[in-house]
This record gives sequence, C-alpha cells and structure tokens, in this order.
Amino acid sequence: MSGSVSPEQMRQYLRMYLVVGSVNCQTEPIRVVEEALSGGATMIQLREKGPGALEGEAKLALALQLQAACRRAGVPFIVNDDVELAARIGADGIHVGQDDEPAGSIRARMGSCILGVSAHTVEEARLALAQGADYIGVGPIYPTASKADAQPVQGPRMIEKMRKQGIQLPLVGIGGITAERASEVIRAGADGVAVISAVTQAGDVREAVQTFIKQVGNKYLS
Ligand code: TZP
Ligand code: MG
Repeated sequence: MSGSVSPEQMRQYLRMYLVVGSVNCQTEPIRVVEEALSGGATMIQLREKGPGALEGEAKLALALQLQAACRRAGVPFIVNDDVELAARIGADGIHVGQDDEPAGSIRARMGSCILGVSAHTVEEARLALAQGADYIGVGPIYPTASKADAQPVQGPRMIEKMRKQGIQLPLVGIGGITAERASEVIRAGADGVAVISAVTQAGDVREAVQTFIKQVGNKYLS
C-alpha cells in the first residue's frame, strides 16, 4: 500500500526537492525556504540534524513556520526522521533512512501521507516498495559534506542499475548534486534531485533553484 499521491504526481514533486535544516543555512531557514519556493522548488524537507540542530519547541516552531510557507506555495512539506513531529503538525510526508523506524510501521501509523525511504541497493529499493514507500532517495551520488554518516559514494550508476533491474518507483538522487551535475542524475533515471548545500549556500537561492529546474527539465510534460 502506498500513499494517496499518484506516482506521476510524486515524480513532479521530486524534480527540485530542497532538503534543509537550520544548520545548513547562512540566514534564517524561513528566508531560504521562501526564496526557494519563489524559484519553483517542488518539495521541501525539514532535516534538522547535526551539531547545533534545534530540538523540542524550537524545532517545532521552525517546522510550523516552514510548513506554513509550503502551504501558501502549494508545495508538500516533508519531515525527516521525526515521525512524532510529522504526526503532530500534520506534515504532508515523512522521509526515513534504513536505520529509522521501518517504513511499513510508519505507513500503518501515518496513513496516506507521502512516505520517502533512503535506499542504497536494489534490495532496499524493493523492500521500500513492499513497505509502501511513495518514493526512494538514492545517494550519496557524489561526495557530500552535508551528511557525516553518509554511505560510500555511489555515482549515478546505482540509479541506472535500479532502473535496469525493474525499480519503477519515483526516485530522487541526493548527495553533492550541483546544477552542472543534475542532468547526469536525470539521465541515469532519476525523476529529480534532492539538494542541500548547492541551494542553501548559494548567494542567490531563488536563482540557484531556477537553474536546477532548467537542468532537470520536465520529461513528463514535454
Ligand atoms: N543523504 C545522502 S547525501 C545527503 C543526505 C541527506 C546530503 C546531501 O547534501 P548536499 O549538500 O546536497 O550534498
Ligand atoms: Mg534518518
């Protein structure tokens, strides 16, 4: 069982997926998110992790602020890992890794929300599908400084391999993706790119998002 979002809609949401936490931002996260939304970001994930990450009420307040901006823009708001927070605020979705609560139990708990799962192998991708994932995140595709405990770099070939082996789930690449590398990730079979630093560290966030969107293109509408 997957969520209420069709695979076609899910692929659209994945095109320019901004993953963001206060730790990644040089300015207020809400400013980064507002600018990214004005540039056309298609989905936003709050990933509040790492040294200095907000907790408790401060994290809740940030989540509510970002969620409100996403609602105004009509863009889904996803929470990383924290199922309690996602449930409490009625987030549009939740993204979990292999070491988090199993996707199947989240699906049972959260009903028809968007459920994303990180997958590093074809087997993990198949399991994610069986457990009701709406999309998988595959990475790190390239070296990244944004995730301390990242798995080994896979390159776009892992995406190619998953597609060749019959994984049809909506799929987003993540890890070290820049606008220059985005088309390579899409050519490998991804529906979109999930990005932290290339957007959050950009001098002009709106422009950075717009450049990504041009590179990703839209293979479904053309
Ligand atoms: N998962 C795999 S790589 C990564 C996550 C959360 C970090 C991506 O950040 P960046 O800055 O886009 O490389
Ligand atoms: Mg996790």
